[in-house]
Amino acid sequence: MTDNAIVYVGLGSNLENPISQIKQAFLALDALPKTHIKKQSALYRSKPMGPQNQPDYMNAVVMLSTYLLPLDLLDMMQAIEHQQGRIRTAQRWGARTLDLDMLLYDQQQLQLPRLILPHPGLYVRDFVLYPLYEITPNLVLPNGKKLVSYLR
Ligand code: A4P
Ligand code: MG
Repeated sequence: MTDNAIVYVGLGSNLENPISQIKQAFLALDALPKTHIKKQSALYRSKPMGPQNQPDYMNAVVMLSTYLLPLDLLDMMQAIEHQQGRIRTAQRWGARTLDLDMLLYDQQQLQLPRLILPHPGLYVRDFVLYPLYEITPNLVLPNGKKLVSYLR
């Protein structure tokens, strides 16, 4: 059997009771095959990035241990978004019941049409950086830099 991977997933919600959406998504991620949550952050409230005519977000980050391959995990994350009523609209960065972003998959760097690793928003979004720092303060990113060097 191959080794497990350590994966960080960012969660965001700003529709239909965001707190319970995030908690439901924690359970759904932990219930995925060959996967469990090792650490989960607190829930952070944040102002919307992007269009401002939408509610505030709740954000969190989890650390998963998984034997799933990156694209299989992405498929299952998108199925969870769909189960929780996510409707994709043409508007970029619009309101949503649940958004799951794969932030890191071990130290992998990928540029596929469907999957970019690390997630390009990781370095610049406080609503990702702070919950990530909460659960893994000494994290080193695939570019060799310490996570803490990105905190403002
Ligand atoms: N994709 C590529 N790489 C990845 C990855 N590492 N993880 C592709 C997940 N998906 C990845 O995503 C679009 C496509 O990105 C997917 O089909 C997947 O194959 P999407 O979730 O369908 O669309 P989106 O989320 O609207 O677009 P995008 O650009 O991913 O938006 P973000 O970056 O997810 O931002 N404000 C606050 N305060 N908090 C938030 O959480 N979130 C967003 C959405 C906007 N504003 C926010 C927040
Ligand atoms: Mg997304």
